[in-house]
Amino acid sequence: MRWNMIATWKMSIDGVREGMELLRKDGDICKAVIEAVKNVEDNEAYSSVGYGGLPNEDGAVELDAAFMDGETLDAGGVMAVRNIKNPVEVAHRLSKYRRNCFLAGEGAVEFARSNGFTICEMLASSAKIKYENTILRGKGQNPLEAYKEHDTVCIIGRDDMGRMACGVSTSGLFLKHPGRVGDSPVIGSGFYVDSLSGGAAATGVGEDIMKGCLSYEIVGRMRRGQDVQSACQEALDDHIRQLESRNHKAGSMSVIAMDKNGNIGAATNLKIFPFTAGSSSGKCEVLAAVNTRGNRRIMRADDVRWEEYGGD
Ligand code: SD4
Repeated sequence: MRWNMIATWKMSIDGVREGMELLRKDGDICKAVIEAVKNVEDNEAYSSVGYGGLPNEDGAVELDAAFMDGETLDAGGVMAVRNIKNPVEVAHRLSKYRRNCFLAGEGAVEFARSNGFTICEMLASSAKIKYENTILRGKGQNPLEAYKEHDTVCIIGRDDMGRMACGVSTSGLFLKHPGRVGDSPVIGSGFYVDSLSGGAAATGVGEDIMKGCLSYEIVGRMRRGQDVQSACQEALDDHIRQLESRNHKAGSMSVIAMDKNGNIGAATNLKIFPFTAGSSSGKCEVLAAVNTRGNRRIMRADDVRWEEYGGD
């Protein structure tokens, strides 16, 4: 099956549907990927991306996002930005420049403001309540517990002519240190796409993912002729082995990828890692990479035992 979009977590399904609809009407894969990511950024129900994202230890929502065009290799990103409604749009704009493509903090916000992007409060009441309750219950005193709450929407798209693009967006770790940046907006680590080979993106504990250029490694394997699924699995396994050989206990890590022909792959060190896929023919579905006692499979949503899963 040839797919036109693959995206991390179940939360991406409405975005993928919207992206596919747009691709059918408009044909522009960059636009389709951006609108799909924005759909997740705008949904308050998702506590790890855009509006509704959980705040840092100061109670402020700080967001990371990036965009890459697989045809031109243009890439841009914003890091640790506050009050930007759709950081992926700013990342896309930055990808058009030859210099200053990755901006952090105030400089990025100033760029967004002066270029007419929407600036607004990003702390939703649901996230504020969660923050206050966590601090009150003293749970924030064990940040390693709170840090477990995180996800990233990563979306890789391909049009029927083979042009590829990738967008990512996240609020990072709940109660992170102000200014903390994860792997998501770091090119090669959290995302990479090249229409001549394929694209890959990662989600999980950024500090661990960044110890290797996981997304670039997967694309490099596809470039050297490896199939997309084994590129995902072997790159992730190798990376975890590298960490463990240095006595690092690897945090959660999951990857998605699409090759230049629209075949998809995914791998994880979680028990269940849901992801979504869409095609311009109208098919959109939730799939999952599942690890049960060493048995690793990609399954359709209907065949997964979701009781064992509690995420978005
Ligand atoms: C980060 N990689 O900021 C992101 C968070 C994430 O699943 O994707 N969690 O480290």
